Amino acid sequence: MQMTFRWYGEGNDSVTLDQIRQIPGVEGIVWALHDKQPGEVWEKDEIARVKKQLDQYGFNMDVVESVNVHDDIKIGLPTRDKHIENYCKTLKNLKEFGVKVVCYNFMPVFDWTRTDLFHPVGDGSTALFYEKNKIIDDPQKMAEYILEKCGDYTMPGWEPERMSKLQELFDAYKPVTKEKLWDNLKYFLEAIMPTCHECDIKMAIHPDDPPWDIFGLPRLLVNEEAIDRFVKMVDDPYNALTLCSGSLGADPNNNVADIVRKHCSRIAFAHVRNVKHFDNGDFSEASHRDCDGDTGILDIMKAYHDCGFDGYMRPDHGRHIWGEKCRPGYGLYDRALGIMYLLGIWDSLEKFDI
Ligand SMILES: [Mn+2]
Repeated sequence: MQMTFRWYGEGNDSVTLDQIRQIPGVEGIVWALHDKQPGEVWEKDEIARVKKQLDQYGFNMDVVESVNVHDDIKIGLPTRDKHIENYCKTLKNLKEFGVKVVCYNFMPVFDWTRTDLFHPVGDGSTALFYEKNKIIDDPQKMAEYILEKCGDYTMPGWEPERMSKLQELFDAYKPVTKEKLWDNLKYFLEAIMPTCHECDIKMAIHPDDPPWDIFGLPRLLVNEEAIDRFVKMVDDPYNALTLCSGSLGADPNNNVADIVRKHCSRIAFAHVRNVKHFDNGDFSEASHRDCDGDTGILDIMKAYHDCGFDGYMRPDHGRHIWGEKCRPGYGLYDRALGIMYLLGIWDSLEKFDI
């Protein structure tokens, strides 16, 4: 297992590489060119600039999160082939810099969704929160709220350019049923697999967050059954998973440790975080410590260890603690605590026969 840390880039993140270097155990930076629109080719000189920054601190750039998939591919429009061609060009350029894993998602319109980005946890810290009753039928209001709360930061999946065309996007997705979306995902993956083999880059899909349909939009990667279908649909080691314990764990019926054991060989990238459920279906993100949430962090880490997991891992969202001003979920302090907790478990599993 190799520990990594997500970083949004110079001038685009409150956290610096120098700070990340001081967290024990971090070997790689999970990065992206965040100013790129879906469908645009990532050019070599742009990638080289990031490499130079990471090299100064001795970090690798093996994992990209994310190269976003253009809506035309998800919708299945005739223009998708052009966008797939561009996606392959980006993969070929990333290969030149040793990238091994590309995380992406196949969620229509919205990426992750929360109703409160700074919800008081009760100890003076805040965390991302999802209140089921607030997701009714006004996506426009939701988009405005998220954009307002994010201040100067552009949140992946919530780019103001896309959100300003929300109605258009919803109209375009109207004919896309769940089955059609599965077909479009299969088409995309089959089209890019030869390039992935050639470049030795694993495509690692991130599950849908939260793992259920929202605003009438279909969501695919929501539970064990869906993940079974996904890995069989394109049965290729380069068709891999970013297994996000927090996304799947938002549904109390999902047992993430079981999914890890079942599909370990197809997991290229592990997101580990904890979620606390409430009886009415709401959930709050929690510290990484097992007993602070319901996701089963200890079981998950043991499952990865038992399977001999040799992929990449990162702590996922953290709480906002000690008054830190940062991107929602992506501060330094709580994620650093998360890493120490996860490595503490891992080191114990390595040393003792448990
Ligand atoms: Mn995640």
